[in-house]
Amino acid sequence: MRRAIALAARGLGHTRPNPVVGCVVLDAAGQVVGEGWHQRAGGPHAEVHALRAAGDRARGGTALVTLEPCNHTGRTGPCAQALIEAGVARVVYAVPDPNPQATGGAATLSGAGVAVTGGLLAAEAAEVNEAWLTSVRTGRPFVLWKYAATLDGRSAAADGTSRWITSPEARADVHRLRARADAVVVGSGTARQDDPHLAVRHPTHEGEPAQPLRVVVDTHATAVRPGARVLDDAAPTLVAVSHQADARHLDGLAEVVRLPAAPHGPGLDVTALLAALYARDVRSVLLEGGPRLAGAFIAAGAVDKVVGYLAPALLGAGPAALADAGITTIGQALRLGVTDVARIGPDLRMTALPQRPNHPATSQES
Ligand code: AOF
Ligand code: ZN
Repeated sequence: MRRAIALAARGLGHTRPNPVVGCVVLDAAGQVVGEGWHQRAGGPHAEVHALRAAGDRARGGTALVTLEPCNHTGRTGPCAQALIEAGVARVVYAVPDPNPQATGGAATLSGAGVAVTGGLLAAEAAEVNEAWLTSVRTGRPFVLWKYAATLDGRSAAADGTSRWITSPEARADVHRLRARADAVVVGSGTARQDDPHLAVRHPTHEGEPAQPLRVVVDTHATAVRPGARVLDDAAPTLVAVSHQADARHLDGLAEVVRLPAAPHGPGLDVTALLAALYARDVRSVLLEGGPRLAGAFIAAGAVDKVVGYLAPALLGAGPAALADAGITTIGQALRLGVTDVARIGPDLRMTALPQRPNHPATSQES
């Protein structure tokens, strides 16, 4: 199963709007005879790849799958049926399929006399699929907020300079996050100051990098100008603007989406932005900055995971990594649980999960 989880990870960033899934098939003697992973939506499921590789040797054998085999005919046929037809004697899966259209594979398999066990390495398999599983539960894309700051929590110096707070190693690590995301989102301040490219540069050990959709929240359509690096053809680009903004200068250069204003505070409605991305099949978002946009996402209860790169440097003045998030008193602080701490070159990377996900700061007051 651990091997199947590693195979599933190869699909990260490539499968939207589908999950990442890995499968290993053993023959009756317990030898590995087939491996597969889901490579892209519309393509064969992991089980089908692995069964094809195994051929006749699957008969009487075992299939280990990271997600309960599907039971439906969607873009492809039902995997439960494919496993039965291949003569597999036993199916072990990690995580039950929460998709109402696809669920029921375990019951179909047992009904056909196949021995079925669920839950093996479920936590690890759920982690590799956390974006998709979260999006099934919440009905919006999973949001990972990434920031880089000094030890005193600043993302730029007092004069606005911010290159480079963290090391090349930390920046390479961010490219790995980008390659796994369906969309990368920044605000107008970041677009104006950094002119970011937002595409994936470094090839990853997970194979050819997928390019995420590049998204700029540019409420007044003033930050992204023709010639901006984000408008090149390295990856598709979406610019979110208000209903009133004049965005004619973006004609033919980017997709423009018009969104309502935020219910409280400046900028656009984060919930509407996430709905627009969901409608474009985005299931995982890497939120890269800056502090005001991150504050709006947190205020909207729309941050599912935080990755902070902390550079061992001090500034003492300059903007904080996070601006107003609708939190005014200590009891409202968004408490996080740390799941990982790693050294990345000279920097620290901290990964943490909000303890109360999906509760907007405003609703905590009531
Ligand atoms: C995958 N890959 O390896 C498995 C999936 O759009 P379809 O027809 O390909 O069906 C997608 C659903 O199938 C998906 O939401 C999940 O519930 C189930 N299993 N999907 O894309 C796979 N095993
Ligand atoms: Zn399937």
